Amino acid sequence: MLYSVRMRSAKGGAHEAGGRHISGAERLAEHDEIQQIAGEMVARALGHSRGCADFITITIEAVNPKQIRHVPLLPVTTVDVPDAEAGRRAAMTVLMRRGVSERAVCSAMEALLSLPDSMRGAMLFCKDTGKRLDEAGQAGIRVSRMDIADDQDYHQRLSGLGLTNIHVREALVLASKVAAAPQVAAELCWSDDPEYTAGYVASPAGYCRFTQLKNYGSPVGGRIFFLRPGTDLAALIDYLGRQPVLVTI
Ligand code: WAQ
Ligand code: MG
Repeated sequence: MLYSVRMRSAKGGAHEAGGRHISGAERLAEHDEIQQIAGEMVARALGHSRGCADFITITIEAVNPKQIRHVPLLPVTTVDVPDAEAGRRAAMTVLMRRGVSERAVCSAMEALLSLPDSMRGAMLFCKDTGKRLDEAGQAGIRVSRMDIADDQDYHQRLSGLGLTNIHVREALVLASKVAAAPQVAAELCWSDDPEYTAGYVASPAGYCRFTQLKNYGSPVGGRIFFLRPGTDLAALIDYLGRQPVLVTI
């Protein structure tokens, strides 16, 4: 039996009471891993570079094994860029190659760059018009209930690429779940951790990392999913948040 273990933390009160988002985490754990994983999540929320959380919620919930879906891990490439501006230009090119219109790419970049602070979830944009489609406001749409199927294999795979940090570990799992949704053409992301400048463009074609998509020290990051026109939003949001997914190598 697997359990969804998820955490969200904020400072200045709960998210819904206006607190500032500090961090979140999503795992699927075996019964005997739950305590350790939950403990690690609490430790991260209390020692985060965005600030020390004063509101932390952990949810632990059994997952029906019959409902679990398996999706493939995306292949990873890394593009070294001299600065964030060059990184964003390169990311824009890759997004357009994935079928996102220039208009939508520009509107997404503008949306991320003009955020007053980070959201807890992602924004959903039409890949053609560049309009925001979800109505989740500053909360955004959360991707939840996913993990890697085999932790050891995953660690080995990432180590072989010289990637051992927790950001990649988590982001590549999330991106693999998102890219497996047929309604999503591509994703753009960079971290909201001030010291972590890397980000990526993901699509079924792969997870393309850029060493810098934002300036060092910025506490604002975010995610945008570019949707195909005609997407059933409710069905997609349900898949992103509720469908348990194991990513297999
Ligand atoms: N569902 C939806 N959106 C999320 C989720 C989630 N589970 N987790 C985070 N976000 C959104 C939210 O707006 C955050 O502010 C933003 O993404 C950034 O989250 O290859 O660390 O957890 O080197 O800070 C990417 C590069 C790192 C990794 C991403 O994101 C690499 C990262 P963070
Ligand atoms: Mg973060």
